[in-house]
Amino acid sequence: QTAPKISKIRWSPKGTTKIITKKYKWIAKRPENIQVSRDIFIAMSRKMPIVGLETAIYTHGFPKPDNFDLALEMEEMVRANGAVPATIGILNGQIYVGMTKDQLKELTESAGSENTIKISQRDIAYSVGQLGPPMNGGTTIAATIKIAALSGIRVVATGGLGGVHKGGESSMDVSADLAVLGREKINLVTSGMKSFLDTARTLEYLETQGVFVSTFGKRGEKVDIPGFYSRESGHPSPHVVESPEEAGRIAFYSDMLKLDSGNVFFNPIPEEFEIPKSEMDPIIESAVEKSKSITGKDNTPAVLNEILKQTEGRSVAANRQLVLNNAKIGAQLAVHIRKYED
Ligand code: PSU
Ligand code: MN
Repeated sequence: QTAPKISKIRWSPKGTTKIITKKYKWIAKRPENIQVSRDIFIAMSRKMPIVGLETAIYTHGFPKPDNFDLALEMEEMVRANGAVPATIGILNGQIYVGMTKDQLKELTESAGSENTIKISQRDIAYSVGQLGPPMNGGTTIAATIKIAALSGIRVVATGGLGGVHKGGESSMDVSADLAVLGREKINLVTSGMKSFLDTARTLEYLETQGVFVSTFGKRGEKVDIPGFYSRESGHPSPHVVESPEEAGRIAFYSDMLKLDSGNVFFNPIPEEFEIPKSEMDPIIESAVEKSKSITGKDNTPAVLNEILKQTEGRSVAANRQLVLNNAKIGAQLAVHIRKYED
């Protein structure tokens, strides 16, 4: 006999989960393999706005020990803007939603070690189920939004989105971020994809997946898909959204209409921190060239590291600012979504 199709999973504060199918309703224990922190569980049961945060940027994007400080600042920024931060990551073979300070310290300190891997959607079950030494993992956008969606979290704030790599039409190097965005109900705040990715093809892919793509800006002005370190990319944004409140409306309707796919709200790096495109382009080009021999999931970290060297750390400073700003806007978005739900 096959199990009935689950149509809804409802959390209750008692450590139990209501699993709802077409025919039955029953109470189950909370899934052992997703540890939702007490704070997040309470926030969920009180319907407080929650912002999910990824950890691959800490394990595979930012150097130590700044990665730990940034993890705490990100959470602080979410709180300061009225929402509850839920940092998502894997520690010793356990998936956490809402990592504690100690857990974040352990994960960020373990960056660079052999047992700390970059976790995409395909690696989630392996990191929990494998029988080798216990594994730590920084979750990419793909894995973070999957775990967030499983836990009922609707907003995720992050730095840069993965995409179609240059030459992706033959290498087929296309980040799982895009496919998972296509099938999860998630609202993602990000500052764009780096120019080492193929922006035009990434946009095409997202369109095919049915993902809503927009950029914060003013209607009637020229609004580009942001280029991560720069506000411009040369590619106009398909849609413009003027405020987190408007984004909240869109997210709400996407939910009401049961579209069941992701919404991307690109949030350009604040002007005062941007590195002009003309300055970044040659650096990125050379970083990509130098990292050419590194393929698969190690490519993105290798390119980032090369960019860091060539900008003498300025790329990391810019990255820090934009990711913090995304935490802020993500929190405001989560607050507005909650308002529309009432
Ligand atoms: N872009 C960045 N910094 C990052 C990443 C992307 O500027 O840290 C990380 C994110 O976690 C993103 C992932 O989800 O890389 C994409 O990796 P890949 O291309 O291997 O799917
Ligand atoms: Mn890839």
